[in-house]
Amino acid sequence: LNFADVSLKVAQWEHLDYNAQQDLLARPALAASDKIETVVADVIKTVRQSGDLALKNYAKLFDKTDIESVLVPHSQIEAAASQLSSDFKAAVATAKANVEAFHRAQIPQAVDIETMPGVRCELRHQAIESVGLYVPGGSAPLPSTVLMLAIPALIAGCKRIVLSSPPPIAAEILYTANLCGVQQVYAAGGAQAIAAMAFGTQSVQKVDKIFGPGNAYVTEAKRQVSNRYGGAAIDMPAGPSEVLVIADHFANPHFVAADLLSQAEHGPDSQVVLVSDSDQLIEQTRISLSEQLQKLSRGSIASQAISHSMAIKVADMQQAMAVSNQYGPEHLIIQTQEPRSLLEHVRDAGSVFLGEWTPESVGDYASGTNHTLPTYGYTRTYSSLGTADFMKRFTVQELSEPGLKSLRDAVVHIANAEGLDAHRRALTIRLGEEQ
Ligand code: HSO
Ligand code: ZN
Repeated sequence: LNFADVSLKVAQWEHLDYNAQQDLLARPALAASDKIETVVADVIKTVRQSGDLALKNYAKLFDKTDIESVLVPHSQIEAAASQLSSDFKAAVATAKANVEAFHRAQIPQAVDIETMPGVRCELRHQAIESVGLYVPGGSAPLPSTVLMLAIPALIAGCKRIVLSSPPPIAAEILYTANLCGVQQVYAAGGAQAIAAMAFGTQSVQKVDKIFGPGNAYVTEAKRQVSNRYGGAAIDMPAGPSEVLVIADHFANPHFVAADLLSQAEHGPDSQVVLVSDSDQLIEQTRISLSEQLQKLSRGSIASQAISHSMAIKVADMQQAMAVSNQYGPEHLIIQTQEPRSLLEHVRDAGSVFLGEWTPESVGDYASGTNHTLPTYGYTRTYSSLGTADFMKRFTVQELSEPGLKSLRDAVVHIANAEGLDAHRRALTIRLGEEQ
């Protein structure tokens, strides 16, 4: 492999008009979705009709694996531990403790107030009863994703936590699932796994909500099952993974390049963006990218991602923040002299990494934050995954007689305005005004 010449597109923000700026930051269109939509609809239909048999056939067809049963036997899950190093297990233990601490601290607060004397209003939370976690297989099986999905589910108090992953399932995934309280593991991947968890099969009991990342087929399947009555809710829409790094001339270009590459190695469609007010930092980062690419086992994947990525030269840090907010990155890394001073200007980002000692990898694995984040500009309205996503909230009210009297006028006049007599009468009959 020779990546000697990394061509990093450099754009001068101020030389572009508004439309050109928008074009520059636009995500590439997601792959041919009409075909994917039809294929996925067909897979969902087949799984609903044929259940386990369909899952077994798809495992053979797509995963080139013969599975005896969809449900992974407990003996196989238990056996995973003996195949793994003590270094790996210790690493998972550290990550688990931190993810637990951060997600336990997020358990939502109940609200219990009197809006008026005698009018008590409450907000309470309950766990979603049954959740399905999807963990992709493919070129890099990600046990960290098991941590990020299972731990908040456990902390939220979900009664049933199941996981599906394409066979053969890596020992790392089985081990981590077992450690994090996952009760059943299914050997199913792709759209068929999503269909099975949304609607159930002989071996798979239907879940209420499906979480986790996946390829275009998985994403489309989640969209389709969430739109169907009797299907399942989903965590968030998803697109390819992305990072935006804001760096000034104080930043270390080798660190900046390493961070860009850590996202680029996820896949050829990963998006990486560098925003800087320093021509020198941009050029040094480009050189470092070429050097470091040579050292990566997934260098060819990373270089494909880098080839359609870019650097944007801005006038100052204020403009850098404006660019970042317009893009709305999944991950935002700020390597500047005073990174925390920019934090209050962050509007749209999934997870923020402050300062030179905070690579994205720490959030991907072990600092405690969740690595399940909105991508593709969904940061404008969606949040990073947290404990509350495994719960729902409901409200309670309880009034005393004086409380009801003090609301009498408000309810009666609005009910009259709406022409809803029975609404009014539910009060007046209690207060002895009407029979
Ligand atoms: N950066 C990925 C998460 C991940 N990285 C898992 C390594 N393993 C998407 O946020
Ligand atoms: Zn990552």
